[in-house]
Amino acid sequence: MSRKLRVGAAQLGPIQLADSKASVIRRLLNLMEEAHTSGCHLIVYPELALTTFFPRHWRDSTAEIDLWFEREMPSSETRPLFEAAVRLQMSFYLGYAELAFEQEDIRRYNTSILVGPDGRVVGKYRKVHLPGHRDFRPNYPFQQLEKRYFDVGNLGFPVWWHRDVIMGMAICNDRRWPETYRVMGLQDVELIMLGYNTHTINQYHAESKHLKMLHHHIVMQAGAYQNGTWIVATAKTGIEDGCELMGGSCIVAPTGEIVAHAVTQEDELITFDCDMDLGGQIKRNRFNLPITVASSTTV
Ligand code: ING
Repeated sequence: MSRKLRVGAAQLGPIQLADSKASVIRRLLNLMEEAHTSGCHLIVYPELALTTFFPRHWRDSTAEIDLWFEREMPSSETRPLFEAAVRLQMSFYLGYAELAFEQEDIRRYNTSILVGPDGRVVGKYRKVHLPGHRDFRPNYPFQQLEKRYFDVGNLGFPVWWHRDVIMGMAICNDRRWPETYRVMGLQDVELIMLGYNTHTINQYHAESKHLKMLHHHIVMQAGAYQNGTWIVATAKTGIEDGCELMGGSCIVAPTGEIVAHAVTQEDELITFDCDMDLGGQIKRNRFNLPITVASSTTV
């Protein structure tokens, strides 16, 4: 009898600069309730799921920038998410901006956490591949300031045993780089959770919209197949303060097939019953990957 895990990609529509965090938390809770009703055990929220995609906005003052960051997780504002996870026995991946005090200094990360049905943080990941630029680009229609606002992630690509599955995390641009999948693949990862915010236009060169979706799909289909892992990819999508973010939330099987795909650019839940033994056959028979023992990193 193979291991089954019902997963959900809990896609968010736009979050405007003026939207309150409380209104966003309500939307996240609604998606968790919907996921519970549909029998999900785990849901994946987007990257930076508590705020608008603020790296598109230039701010001079650190005080203003830090308003977008979380100093503790859970905080009083986000605690209802953790309480709902216990009530609904739901695990969830949440992307957010993390402000941490490390090596005697303040560090800022584009972070994701995996939270279990007991409301405790199982694991933390900090985005390694930071796209964009540090300086203000006056000729750009909007900025992409992740290199200015975030430090490079310093936790590597760990994996965790959770719900009898080896799980890993990545964030947005990470999905474009083969090492993201292979580092976790060599740790026998069976499910990678990934939130993203991807604008439909590039500031620096013209690129047709259909290529955005093509590249979004092929990098994950290849990564899933070449490492024998499931991937749940969840968008923040829609038009945020005039800037469009692509949709395309999807669930990819270890065969490389896309088995579920969002159809809107709004809050939308897509689900699938994943056979968690499917990837092992690919990893061991097709590629015979030199698997190390899965780390059980805890935070
Ligand atoms: N966004 C984009 C992403 O990787 C990007 C940045 C878009 C890079 C298109 C290259 C091409 O989806 C984030 N937040 O990483």
